[in-house]
Amino acid sequence: MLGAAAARPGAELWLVWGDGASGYGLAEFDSFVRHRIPVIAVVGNDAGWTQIAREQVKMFGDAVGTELARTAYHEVARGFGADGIEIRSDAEVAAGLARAREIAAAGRPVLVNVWLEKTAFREGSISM
Ligand SMILES: Cc1ncc(C[n+]2csc(CCOP(=O)(O)OP(=O)(O)O)c2C)c(N)n1
Ligand SMILES: [Mg+2]
Repeated sequence: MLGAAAARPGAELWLVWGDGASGYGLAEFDSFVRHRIPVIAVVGNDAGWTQIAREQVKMFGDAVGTELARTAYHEVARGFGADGIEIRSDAEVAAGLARAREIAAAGRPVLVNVWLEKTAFREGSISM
């Protein structure tokens, strides 16, 4: 994201993460805040490493290590000094994303933590 921000000054910057993936890089919010990089980060929070679980459970019959909680990633972003928005239902999506765009337009990074149901989205895709 830091590279994208440097390459496209003034662009609206979107980062779309799974909840598991966000766990690897969420601390970048520290840099976004200190360097005033107004990223809109959307975390699709299905409380799991779902892509990994699909194959693992089929092969080994055990979901160990793939189950996460509905962690408050928006609160983590607030801890770094950014804004955080939580969306728990479809009805909140439009207003939540509109608010996120306003925050970013004002120059501040924001994390939108969106609760997802478990779905079969990308069932059969290759895990990497
Ligand atoms: C750096 C790195 N480590 C590990 C993996 C293996 N990996 C692929 S998908 C995945 C879990 C992703 O979970 P999440 O971001 O919540 O996405 P979901 O499958 O739940 O939509 C992992 C750990 C990877 N792709 N890259
Ligand atoms: Mg997930």
